[in-house]
Amino acid sequence: MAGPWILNAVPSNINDSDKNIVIKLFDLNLDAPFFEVKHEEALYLNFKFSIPSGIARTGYELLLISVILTEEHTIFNWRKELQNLSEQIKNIPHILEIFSHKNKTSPIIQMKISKIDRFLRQAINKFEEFEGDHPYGQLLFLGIEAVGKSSIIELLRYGTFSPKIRPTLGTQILRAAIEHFQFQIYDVGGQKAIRQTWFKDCHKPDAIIYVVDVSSSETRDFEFKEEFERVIQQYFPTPASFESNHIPILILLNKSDLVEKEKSESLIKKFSQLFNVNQLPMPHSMSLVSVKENIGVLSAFQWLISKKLME
Ligand SMILES: Nc1nc2c(ncn2[C@@H]2O[C@H](COP(=O)(O)OP(=O)(O)OP(=O)(O)O)[C@@H](O)[C@H]2O)c(=O)[nH]1
Ligand SMILES: [Mg+2]
Repeated sequence: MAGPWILNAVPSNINDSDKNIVIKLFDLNLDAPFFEVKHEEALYLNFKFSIPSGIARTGYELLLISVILTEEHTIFNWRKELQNLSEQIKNIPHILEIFSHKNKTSPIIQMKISKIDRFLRQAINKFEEFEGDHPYGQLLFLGIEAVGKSSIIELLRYGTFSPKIRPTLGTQILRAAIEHFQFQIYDVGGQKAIRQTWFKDCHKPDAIIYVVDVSSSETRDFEFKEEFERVIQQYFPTPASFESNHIPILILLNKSDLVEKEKSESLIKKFSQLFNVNQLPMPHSMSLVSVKENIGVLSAFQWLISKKLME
């Protein structure tokens, strides 16, 4: 582990082409302030934020915090951590001074620099503690093909919607961090021919996420219902199976971006009736979400975590 380093200008000892790359990073016009760049073996997690500035024409200066990871460490929720860091840094009075002041040896500047250094080290320590942890629980994602299961998992893992995801052929076991809790994730393939494998790998899930696509034609409703009932029979076989009745089930009605907003309520009503949710014995929740527009997904999982924490 190297660093942290605080740089207040492009370092003079790097060559011109690297210098241009660094400068361009600040010019990237990304909607999300958080962006990842993969370069050779390393993954660069970047978070861009602004601080007020009396000397800049725009009235603000941009700061970039980057974490460079050399292995697959993205299960830690860096997104949240970097956001916290930016808040801590912004709260230091006259923070711009440390980057613009000519006299870097002044005690006040030194004090501010060491404060930022401490915040950065605290974040790294959290990450190292987290790495030693065991997975918090197993999440099983189910649902027929192309409803968006893998896309949801991608959003949880990397914070982005990736339109290029391929159909899942078999069960993928992955890890993801949600709100600083680690989960082992079972992503099954939903195509008809492989649905019989759904329950083979994860015998005791800690939570089930059942996904449907609200934009699909009504002719699929029966299939959504039939497969949902098969899941319930598998994990909650008889009313007496109270032992398993604490496993929460989260029903995600995905692709809400493809339906009119006015239909939201009627869709929730329709699927509540279709799945008979009022009769479900376990903790359950139904949310209308869009992975593409990142709407509702994180709050739905916050509900799930709150259920697990209450056990
Ligand atoms: N418009 C829109 N498209 C989405 C959304 N979520 C997923 N998709 C698209 O739906 C398609 C299927 O997504 P996947 O995540 O592969 O679906 P899956 O449920 O994992 O499918 P299988 O692996 O075959 O079971 C992809 O083209 C996604 O880009 C969403 O919220 N809105
Ligand atoms: Mg998939």
